[in-house]
Amino acid sequence: MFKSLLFAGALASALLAFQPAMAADDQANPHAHHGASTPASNAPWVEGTVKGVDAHTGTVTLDHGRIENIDMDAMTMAYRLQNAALAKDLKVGDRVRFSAEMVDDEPRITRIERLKGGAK
Ligand SMILES: [Cu+2]
Repeated sequence: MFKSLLFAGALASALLAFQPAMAADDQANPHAHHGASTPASNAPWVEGTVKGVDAHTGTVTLDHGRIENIDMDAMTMAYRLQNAALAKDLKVGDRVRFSAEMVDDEPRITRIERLKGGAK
């Protein structure tokens, strides 16, 4: 009896903790499925070409020009996306512009969008 009461109590707290989190997430992210809602950024736009996309790990490989704000020279390099949903409309060959910023000591793409006349 004691054990099942404990279990019921634990389950109830788990549900209580879980449901508000879900509700808050829905409210905070009403347009998450659009994939374009990134925080406002002062970082400069940098142009590049998509060389690889890994939606599973949320990384994109870019052949890009110099990224002044994080002191990154022009190179081809894989970057983690601040929001993995940013990867969903990208494919290899796309011409893009993006901003990269240091987040948790690593460069991350904080915004990225396709440029017209890119994919071939
Ligand atoms: Cu680099």
